[in-house]
Amino acid sequence: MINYEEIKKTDPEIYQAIMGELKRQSENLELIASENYVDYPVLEATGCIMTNKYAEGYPYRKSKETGELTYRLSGRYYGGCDFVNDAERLAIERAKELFGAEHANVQAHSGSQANMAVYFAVLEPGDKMMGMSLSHGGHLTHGHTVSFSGIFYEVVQYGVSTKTEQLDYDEIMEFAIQEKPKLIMCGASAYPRIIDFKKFKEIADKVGAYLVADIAHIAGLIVAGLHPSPVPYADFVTTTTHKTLRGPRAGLILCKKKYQEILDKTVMPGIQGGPLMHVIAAKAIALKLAQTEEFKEYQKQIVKNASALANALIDRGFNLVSGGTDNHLMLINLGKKGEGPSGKKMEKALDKAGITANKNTVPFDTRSPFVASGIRLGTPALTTRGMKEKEMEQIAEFIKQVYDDIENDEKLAEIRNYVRELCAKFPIYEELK
Ligand code: DSN
Repeated sequence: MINYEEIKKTDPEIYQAIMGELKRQSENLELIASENYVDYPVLEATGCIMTNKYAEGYPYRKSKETGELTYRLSGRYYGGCDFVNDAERLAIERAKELFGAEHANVQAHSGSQANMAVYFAVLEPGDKMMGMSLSHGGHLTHGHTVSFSGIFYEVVQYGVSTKTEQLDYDEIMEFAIQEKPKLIMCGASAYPRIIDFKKFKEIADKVGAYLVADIAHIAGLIVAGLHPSPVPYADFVTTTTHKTLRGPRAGLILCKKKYQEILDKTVMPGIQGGPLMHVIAAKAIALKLAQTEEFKEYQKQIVKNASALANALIDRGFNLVSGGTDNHLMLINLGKKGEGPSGKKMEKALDKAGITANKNTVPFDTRSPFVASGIRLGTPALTTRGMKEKEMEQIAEFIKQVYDDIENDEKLAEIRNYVRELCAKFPIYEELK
């Protein structure tokens, strides 16, 4: 079991920071849709001795006889890789099995690097790509001007419909026909509805574009069959492993077999050097845990909790983007035309009440992303603590009280005490304290 005794002796300042963060994670309601609490085996692996090993290359190589990749031949540039090869092989094979994918690259350090690897694999600088705009729920790496994706490529962006605040596939089809991008990225960071990957495939096929799906947020839901999978349709699927998937902080790429060589080459040596073998071991563990019935039940409860929280917020008069949620997250629109408090202000007030969430732009927002008019809420972390629909009702009430008394620090401190009481009933990481 992990303890932090050696850190305490060696570096009391870092020890204090870790203990402070442990207390925050235990005593606050964690509603950031992309965060979670990993299981102990994942935590142990990320602190394990595989951190010491360099292993540029892959645990397999192409057989001269068959032309197929084989684990019998090591494709590493360093000696001593037998055991890290085992870890990476397990991670790859588990990822393929879990998602039904033809090839998996488990070396991407993050979701952004996973997306970068895919773009670099099939696009030339200046090529045209299409992605969902950040302010409508997309991600920075889907073509925002401040990200490499917007810097290296000519980007056109789609958003949600003004009427439904949901994706309108006919509009996207028309836009794609007009723009003829070489690559279409689908997937989102702040979209509360089901994404129709089959429709995206039709759009991509119509214009001869590569289709890439970023499932970072919904990977766990896909594993549990609660969201359609893009794997049969997309050329590449990218994800992080730490959101609903509840693994270590990292990335993962799935693709069709025909892209495996170009993808692997682009990840290493293209954009990365040594893979983080301790993190890859942790990914393998998380992917094993994700194969269990328990994990599927967990995912079902995430969705039930999100639906309960959304309904309880609507009952209290909140306006949710698109009117609700089908997945693990929702966006409260606090008043995009400036008539309500900003997301920034609400985030701060929630924080004072022990509720952690993030400000987020809402579709057609008139405020900047740093101020924003929305708050994004997600249920993966609370569900890991064992909270259910009843607690979601109570949390919606806390959020309403914060909104009503946004300027009243005394009231926010009072809510914080109730939040602590609730959190104490659903302990987390007790063994680390
Ligand atoms: N930062 C992640 C999120 O919060 O959704 C996306 O990269």
